[in-house]
Amino acid sequence: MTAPPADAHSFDALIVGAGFSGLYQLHCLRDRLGLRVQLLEAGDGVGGTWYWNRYPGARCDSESHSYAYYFSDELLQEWTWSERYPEQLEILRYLNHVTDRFDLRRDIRFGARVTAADYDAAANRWQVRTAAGERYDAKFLITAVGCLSAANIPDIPGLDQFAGAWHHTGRWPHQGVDFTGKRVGMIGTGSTGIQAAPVIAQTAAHLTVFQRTANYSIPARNAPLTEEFKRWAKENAAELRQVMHATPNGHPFAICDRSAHDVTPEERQAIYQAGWDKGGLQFRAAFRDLLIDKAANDTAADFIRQKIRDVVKDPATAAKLADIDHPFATKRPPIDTGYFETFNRENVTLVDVRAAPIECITRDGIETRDGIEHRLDIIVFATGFDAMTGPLLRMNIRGRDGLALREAWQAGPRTYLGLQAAGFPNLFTITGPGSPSVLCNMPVAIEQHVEWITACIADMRSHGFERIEPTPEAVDRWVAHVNEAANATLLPQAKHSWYLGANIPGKPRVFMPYPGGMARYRETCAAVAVNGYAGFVLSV
Ligand code: N01
Repeated sequence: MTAPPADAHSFDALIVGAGFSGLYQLHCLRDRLGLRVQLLEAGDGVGGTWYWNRYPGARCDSESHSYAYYFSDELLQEWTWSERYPEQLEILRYLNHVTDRFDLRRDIRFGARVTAADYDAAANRWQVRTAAGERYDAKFLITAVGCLSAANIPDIPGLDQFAGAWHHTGRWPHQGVDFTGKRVGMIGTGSTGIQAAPVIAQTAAHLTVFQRTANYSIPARNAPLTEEFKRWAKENAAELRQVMHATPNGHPFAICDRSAHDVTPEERQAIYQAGWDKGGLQFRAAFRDLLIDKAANDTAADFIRQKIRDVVKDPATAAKLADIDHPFATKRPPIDTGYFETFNRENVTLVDVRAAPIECITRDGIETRDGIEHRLDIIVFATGFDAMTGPLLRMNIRGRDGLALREAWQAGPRTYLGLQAAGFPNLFTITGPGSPSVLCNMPVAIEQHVEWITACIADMRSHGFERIEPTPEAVDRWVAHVNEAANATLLPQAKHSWYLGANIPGKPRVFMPYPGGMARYRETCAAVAVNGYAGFVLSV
């Protein structure tokens, strides 16, 4: 055995990240298995995504009664959400409540950004370093770093010359940003930009939205929850859990088992109208074939394009907003509160940067290729994330024989079940690439992963195993399966999607999340465990 460095803090398990995943993983390993665990968190508080994403309008688009832990009935009964979609601050309060309720804070090291993690094969331990120079080691290393936590700030020339202020939505100042009387430019029209624009426009003197890819959006129809609904959700928690575990996307509603071609155009219109009026992600559950049949998808896409033209009064602006080049829901479908209506405001302008790309940032604003300088006081980068692999790769993880994860994943992420990579023993990735993760209601995906990892470590301990890692063959088969599952859908047709890594220059184009459905994935993971962890090598 190699002794750990003298100044290292030694544990049974290290967890990186104090969001939904890391908090539950800490609870499971410490309180259920009795392990010595340290959670390392870069921020100064818990919350992960909800700690960093404090931009105006930040709100979850899973419904609140489903965007919660379901592992504890007591927790479910004692926490009451106030709105249909919880806003960022409310989720942050919830996660702080969970942290205190399960007494997790004492085992979290805040302000600890992991900058290196090396596997020491002789000792069978992970040696971890933080930006502050602290050293830790443990047998198990579990990354709970989220799929969307590495901010993507595009490399636009001239940003350093800009005289105004600029912020990325995923690194929003805790004290907030005052837009009053300011000329604001916002780059990006993904879920974030679509949430932020209506709120920014309320106080800014002027908001210029720089749109590269027009996007679909469904009204959220957010509202305070009625007392009756709050009671219903608590009384029916067990049934809701069952529904969420049975559906492909982990949401508390089933996908209708009918084709868009099974109904008349009039019936279809009425079905879409009902979905539009009800609001939310359930719109895409109207028909079972929206994500696999282009003609079926077109019916939904046309309905939404028409809605955009109905809502937006200026025909030229409406045309730009409705000029969507990918099938509906092949990029993550946003939901909104007054997004398209925002373009009817006098103080809001849409700039099409597909037609005239951003050339540079000047001292006074953003210059586009048509020679126009859009004069701005504040730039908001709603430009998304280096998704899924970004947060893992920036930790500089090295496995057996010094193999860098960055090298192992040079051509794209390669995992078995999104849980482990070959050559990286005892390293688990919660909602890693190759798992349903972002295609699922996240807490559902997270609970399944955390519980699987916990059961796996418990099994290893009871059978005297010290190491687990997947075989290269199991990884090959899983990667092929993820690709097949993606190719069976329309999802890869959105060529600029972050699901494919296409939003980051130079990133390999690989479909990263597993699109085979959460319910099927859950069964696969359970079967693997029951069959002696088939595809993994366990060693003493
Ligand atoms: O990021 P995005 P996001 N010049 O990558 C544009 C989750 N989320 O933060 O499409 C000009 O989707 C880019 O254009 P294009 C959710 O999973 C959840 O909005 O690449 N434009 C795009 O319009 C979501 O999917 C919630 O052509 C540039 C935008 O920036 C994920 O986070 C809320 C550009 C980025 O869109 C990411 O969403 C918010 C450039 N150089 C987010 N670079 C809730 O649950 C990028 N863009 C509530």
